[in-house]
Amino acid sequence: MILTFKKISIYILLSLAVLSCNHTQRNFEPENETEEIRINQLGYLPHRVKKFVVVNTEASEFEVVDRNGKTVFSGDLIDQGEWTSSGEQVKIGDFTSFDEAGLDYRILVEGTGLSYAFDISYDVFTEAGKASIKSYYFQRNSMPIEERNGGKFARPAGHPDDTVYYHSSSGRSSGFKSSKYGWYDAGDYGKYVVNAGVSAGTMLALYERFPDVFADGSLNIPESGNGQNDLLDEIRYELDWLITMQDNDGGVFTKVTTKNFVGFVMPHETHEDRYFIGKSTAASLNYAALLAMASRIYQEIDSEFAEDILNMAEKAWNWAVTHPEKYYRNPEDIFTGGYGDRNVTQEWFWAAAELYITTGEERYLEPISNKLDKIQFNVGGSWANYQDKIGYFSLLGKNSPLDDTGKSTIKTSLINLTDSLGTVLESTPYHIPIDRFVWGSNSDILNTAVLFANAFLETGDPKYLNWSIETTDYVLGKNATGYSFLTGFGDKKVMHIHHRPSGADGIDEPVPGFVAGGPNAGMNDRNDLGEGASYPDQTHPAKVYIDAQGSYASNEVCLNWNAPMVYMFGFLEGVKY
Ligand code: 9MR
Repeated sequence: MILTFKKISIYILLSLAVLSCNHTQRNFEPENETEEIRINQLGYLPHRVKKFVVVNTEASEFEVVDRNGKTVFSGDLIDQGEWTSSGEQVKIGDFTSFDEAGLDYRILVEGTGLSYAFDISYDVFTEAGKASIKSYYFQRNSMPIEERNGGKFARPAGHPDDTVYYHSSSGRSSGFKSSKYGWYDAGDYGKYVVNAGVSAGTMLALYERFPDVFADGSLNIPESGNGQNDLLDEIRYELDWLITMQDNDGGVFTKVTTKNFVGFVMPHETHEDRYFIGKSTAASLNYAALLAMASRIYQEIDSEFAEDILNMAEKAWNWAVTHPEKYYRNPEDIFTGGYGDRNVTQEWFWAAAELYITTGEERYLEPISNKLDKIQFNVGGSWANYQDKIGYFSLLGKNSPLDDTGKSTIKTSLINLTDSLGTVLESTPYHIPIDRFVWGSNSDILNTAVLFANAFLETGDPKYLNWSIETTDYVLGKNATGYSFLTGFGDKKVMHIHHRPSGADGIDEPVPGFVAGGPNAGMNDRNDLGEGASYPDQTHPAKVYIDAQGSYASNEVCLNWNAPMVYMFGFLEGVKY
């Protein structure tokens, strides 16, 4: 009896020794955690594609282990060869068929190490989705961010904007008026119509498809509890500013800014004069498009407002018709963002599409009818060339009066585009649909995810859903820098975004919910990074990124870079089950 007991004890001890020998890397010590495994650091959804990248490894297999170190899934690593854009040997692991919801799983690759811990759950994106919209709330000017809504990021009101002067480029030689409300554009405190248009438009497109996501009370903004969808409440704050941007003749001022960018101070600490600057065709068309779209969406909530903004949209359209080539350039005494755009084809399309849908008037169909088969995607065009995509999505939507032939023409065009982006994705080692990295590259990536999402909504074909998720994974950690680019979320977090309040508020962490611009091979800010700072990798485009406050060209945040992130979180919420 005693002997048998001894034997059993020895056997147990030996087995434990063998186990610990085989699985030294299961030991969840920080030294076994590796940055060479690139996962979506927010986690993965059950019943959805689940892939990751591992670089520079000899291994040909991987395991998914649970928090006790037990293997719950194993699979082969698929060799993708070298990615010249990152200079890495890339392998992909796929554990899509593992669907057990749970917390703190890790990927184990023998010889490489363990990934960060991740969850598989229906809620992995829920908080991040809310934060990605809440970031717009944090950008509000003309009102304080109260502690009950903003927590430790509460701050006094910045920029009342009740006295904004007419700059000579506005067409008036003197005077001022109010231009209250709205969101700061980015890391700077300007308010720019063209970028407001594409950002709010992208989010209204999400609402029109999925009116139940981000319901009242979900965001804890001041309007939460008023019985209206919180996303619509947040966008209304921007619309209330935008309506101040129209001149009496219908033309729309391009922006409200100071003459120069101010330093890294809190919004309430800057008191420089702000100006209405230059009317332009692009601003007027963006305004027309967004307000026409908003008019039908806000109709049920506030019909008077809806009617007013439709009139404003029509006036702006008419002004653009009579001023088709008023391209914006910064006047010589203005040094804030240019957002110059000499090709307004996309703006015409978007404005005509939204006016057609909201009014049903055939005269707006004419300028778009021969472009229904021409949906395109250009890298680097996230504010200048993305607006027409919103128009195409709206024309396919439930409120569109477009006939079936027109809708199927758009659908075919969308499928052709997304199939070609999908071909690039399948042949790019990191499984992303573009392989060029310019200013705001993360928004290029996210905007292609939005295209895939819409192809899925049109066809129900899961390959588009998978592509949209693999593309979104990139921004949340499955990328060559290893960062999760969404502030406040992930394991390797971006900490030093080029965002004045985040830099000046004395709080270590940045304001949460912002997407950093991402790798930018152009390094346009290489001389402004600050004392001793330089890009750690200047030769591999997918790695040309620095988490430094001075880096406005790779680490700024911007309304139009967050909008497709919001769209993807909302979409994934909407198709969750
Ligand atoms: O997003 C814009 C990018 O495409 C341009 O290359 C860059 C330089 O003109 O400007 C970016 O927009 C900035 C804007 O002009 C001012 N606010 C911050 C924006 C993000 O960097």
